[in-house]
Amino acid sequence: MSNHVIEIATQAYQDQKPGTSGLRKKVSVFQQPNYLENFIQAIYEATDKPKVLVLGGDGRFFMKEAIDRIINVLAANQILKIIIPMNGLLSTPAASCLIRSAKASGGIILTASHNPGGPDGDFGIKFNTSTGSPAPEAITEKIYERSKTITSYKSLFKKRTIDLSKYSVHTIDDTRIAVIDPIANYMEVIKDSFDFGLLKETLQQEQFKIIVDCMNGVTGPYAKHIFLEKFRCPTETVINYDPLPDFGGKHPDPNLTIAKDLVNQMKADPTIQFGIAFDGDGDRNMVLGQEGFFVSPGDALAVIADNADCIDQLSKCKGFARSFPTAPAIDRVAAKRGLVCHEVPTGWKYFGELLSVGRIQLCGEESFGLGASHCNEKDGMWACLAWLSILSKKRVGVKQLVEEHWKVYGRDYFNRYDFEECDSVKCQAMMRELETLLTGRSLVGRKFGSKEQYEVVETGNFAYTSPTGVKTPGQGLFIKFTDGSRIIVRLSGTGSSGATVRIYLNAYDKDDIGQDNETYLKELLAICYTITKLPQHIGTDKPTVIT
Ligand code: G16
Repeated sequence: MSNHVIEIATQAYQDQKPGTSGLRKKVSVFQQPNYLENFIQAIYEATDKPKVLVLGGDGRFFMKEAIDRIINVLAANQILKIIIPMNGLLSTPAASCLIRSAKASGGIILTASHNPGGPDGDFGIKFNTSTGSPAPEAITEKIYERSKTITSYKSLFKKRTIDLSKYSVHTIDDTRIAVIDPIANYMEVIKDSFDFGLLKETLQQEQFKIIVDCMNGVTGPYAKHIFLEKFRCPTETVINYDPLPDFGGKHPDPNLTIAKDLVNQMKADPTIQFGIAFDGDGDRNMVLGQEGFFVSPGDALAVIADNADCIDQLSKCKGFARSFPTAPAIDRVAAKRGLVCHEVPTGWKYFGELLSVGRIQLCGEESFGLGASHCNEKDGMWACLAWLSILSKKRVGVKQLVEEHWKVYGRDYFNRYDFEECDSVKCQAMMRELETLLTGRSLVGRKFGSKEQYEVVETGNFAYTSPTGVKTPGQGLFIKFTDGSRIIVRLSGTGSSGATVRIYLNAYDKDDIGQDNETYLKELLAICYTITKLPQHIGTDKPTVIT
């Protein structure tokens, strides 16, 4: 063993189980002695001692300190190379691109996504494999198992701090550390995805005004490069572009509740044609049209699929996918084109597998994530450029495009109701009771609603089999009705305290496409409460967030 390396004795933690996407906890949990180092050592050992790793994050509180400490552990383990973006800032999709371009063994992404930041907020670690995709459950389970029994980790005797403020190469014994430009790499990857000449031409037209809200997350530098430097848009095009450790005190979560400033700005200025907001690590996006017209994520996916011909990268599309709770609008587009649309559990890792083997080229989910085959992550900036490509080529507005889509395919009314920070024990009890009810067949054939219009056709718990035959049961309790409406209930796997219940409702209407979403779904919500007894279990029928 090198003179510089020491073995530090440590106590294993029993709570390092990754959730839907990585390990997410309060910052104070990560600040416990050796908590971070234990998990990194567990990743290193459980993933067969990777040789080259990408390391970066969304700029949230604790990231810089974490990068220094992770470098010490990885260098002490004599990893060959660590690739770090300048200032450590790396969006999750750019990380996926970088892992693939650098042929790295994987990547450690320091983010808790859309969760709040700052000293009282959340921190997180995502691990992506050499395909650029979030690690599948088989790997995260191995990491978790290792973390529970770890007794020591390796560290440098003399801790090193690397200057991340400029492009440079450093060495610590046998480890090379390259500080690189992540934006250049990302741009290289997407350079053929879109007609950038046409985009520039459109965006330079005075009447084509757009707003890009980075919510003080990691997308700011990418957005400034693309919209201000490359397309020469006016400076006010990109807002909240400085990545801040506490995201300016807000949740970096692009939805109608939290990104309401953007909605209000668009309502106040009807000359703005298109608005988009990204989350902390740049993988999620919310799209708005003139006067704040909201595009539901299921519709966004279906509209892009239907207009795939306007996007160079999608010219040879073989298949699509959506997560189980996502409204099935894209299924109808797939059917029309004679393509398959896969239905996968919540968690980008399931899309990652399908993208890796080339079965799909476009996919997305209700939680404002949309991605394509250029990388193995959802990508907010890609979605933004995809929308702008369609608007440029078709010369229509967002609202018109979506409404035309509904006229052809009908409309999926969709809402997700979140009940955050609930009592975990009560939620588990509710889920157990509901599972017993729904995996039995007692509800099938029963009619609900004022006119008994909702007849139950199927109930159960969604199970998935991956292309490699791996079975994943228990991915969402569901009630399906004869008219295509659905109620889905699951517990979130990304919260950092208590439990979050998610209820997903969707109803399909071929002709009546102009209703208010919430009004249309009101009766289905009441039926959901009757069947799940959620208000009795958790003590409220008022969701904390509706998206
Ligand atoms: C992650 C996953 C997504 C999932 C989301 C919410 O995204 O990659 O697939 O939809 O969490 O998961 P849950 O409903 O379990 O909270 P992100 O952007 O948070 O990394």
